[in-house]
Amino acid sequence: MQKTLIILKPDCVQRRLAGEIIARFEAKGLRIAALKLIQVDRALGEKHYAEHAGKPFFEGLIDFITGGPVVVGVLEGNEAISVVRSMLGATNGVAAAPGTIRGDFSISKQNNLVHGSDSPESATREIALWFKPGEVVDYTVAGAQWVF
Ligand code: RTP
Ligand code: MG
Repeated sequence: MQKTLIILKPDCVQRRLAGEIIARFEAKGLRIAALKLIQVDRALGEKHYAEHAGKPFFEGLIDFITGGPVVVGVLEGNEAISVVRSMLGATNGVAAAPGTIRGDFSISKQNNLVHGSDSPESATREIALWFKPGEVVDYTVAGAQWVF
């Protein structure tokens, strides 16, 4: 099973879409390994989005991600990283295909509701950045054989 980090961004929390979006991931067959609501400070936001430092949208992106609480979680499942990315859809909600999360709920390039790790290396780095080891829980789920 693979783990990936998701962030339900401030627009998602403000619009009361967190439950609906988590429900989509669960219905797909992903399970929650960690979940918490936090107010992100600039240092954490800058570390998370370090790959974008220096780009024209960087300061606005940090303003956005620190602009209200986020729900951050770890999802686990078969090919979880690519499954979450394909469920999110294209970065820009204007271009994201209907049926994807961004395609169904976002019409913005920045305010696109959810982050998902983009590679195994990113997932490892991001899970360690956002969670202490004891906060990510390994457990057995009854009925898992019907999912995978
Ligand atoms: P994310 O990292 O949040 O999962 O999104 P992504 O991989 O689809 O897109 P990425 O290129 O990593 O961009 C990170 C986030 O920055 C905001 N963004 N704004 N104004 C702009 O031109 C612009 N471009 C990107 C979005 O919130 C995007 O998700
Ligand atoms: Mg990204």
